[in-house]
Amino acid sequence: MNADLHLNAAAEPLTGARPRWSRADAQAIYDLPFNDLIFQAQTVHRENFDPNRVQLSRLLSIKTGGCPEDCGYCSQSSRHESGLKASKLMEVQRVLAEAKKARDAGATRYCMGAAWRSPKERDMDAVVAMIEGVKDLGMETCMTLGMLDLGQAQRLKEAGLDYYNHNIDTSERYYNEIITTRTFADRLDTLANVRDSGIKVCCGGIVGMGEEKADRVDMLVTLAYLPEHPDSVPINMLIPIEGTPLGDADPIEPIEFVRTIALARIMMPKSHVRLSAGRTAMSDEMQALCFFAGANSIFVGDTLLTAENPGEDKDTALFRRLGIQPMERGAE
Ligand code: SAM
Ligand code: DTB
Ligand code: SF4
Repeated sequence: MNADLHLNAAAEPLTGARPRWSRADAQAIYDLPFNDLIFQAQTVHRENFDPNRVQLSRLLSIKTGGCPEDCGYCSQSSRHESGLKASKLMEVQRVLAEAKKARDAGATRYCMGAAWRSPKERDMDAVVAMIEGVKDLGMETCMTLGMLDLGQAQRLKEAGLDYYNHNIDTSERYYNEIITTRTFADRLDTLANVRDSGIKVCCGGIVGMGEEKADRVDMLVTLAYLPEHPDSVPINMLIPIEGTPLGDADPIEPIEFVRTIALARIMMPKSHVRLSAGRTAMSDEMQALCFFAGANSIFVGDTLLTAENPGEDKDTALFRRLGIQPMERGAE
């Protein structure tokens, strides 16, 4: 494979034994005959993971709506008329009560999301208390709070934060069509701050926003060329939200979605590829194909942040039919 790649700031020459892919290599893999692509993805998957285990994470929106950013897909932007009611930051005790319920129902990782451009200084004490409290419950912690500077990332790390989710969302080329209030480079800066503070990175994007195939490939190439592969790579299928600019976007063709998962698995062999938003619109068969293509992580529960998710009963039934077991903590 050709090791040359000059894409953007994230594509600095790297040391280490990670496989290197040119954009053309990645595109060629994406375009393989479907059976060859899936065979390759499943082979890489089996070399790195137990193919019958899927990691489960639970999400809670700790601060919903009223966000100043203009992300074209999002129900929580105050610039769109999605009809979502904004609320203030949840009280720490309420968050911990919800986390305890999730733990008692079997969750081992708790992800907390806030509709912020970035956390304000006045909110940091509460956020730190949430991390400490969830850790005390014996769960891993993940947060997604928008942009972070290095000092903020270090403070979250000291509180015990295990993972931080911050997505690049799409390719650098298509990015400005979707978001104008923060740049692609801003996103890479936050990812660098998270990484430098020692928190594990969770970073992925959305497909089905009207992008081209080349954008999906470029997004994954950017992720694969970060100085370290993200620990988790969430691949979201757009949930079209009425009142947002992408509310009537055409759905992505399912096979294209599965190809995106397969390429993520092949290019980032040791990352948890998370089949994230959009599962309520997928058939069981499509989800099974995504697991076969190397997805090995999902969000569980009836709601994501504001939108629907299949819920525990459906997922339990699907896992039973597929012979899939939850991944145990530490067995990753
Ligand atoms: N406000 C923070 C931020 O954007 O950095 C954190 C929360 S934000 C909702 C987390 C991610 O969810 C977004 O980056 C996007 O990838 C995904 N997301 C949001 N709305 C979505 C939708 N309607 N469909 C699919 N994914 C979505
Ligand atoms: C991610 O990539 N997907 C999750 C998580 N990170 C925070 C969020 C999906 C949000 C879907 C739309 C909603 O619930 O509002
Ligand atoms: Fe705000 Fe995050 Fe939604 Fe963008 S994705 S509008 S930053 S909550």
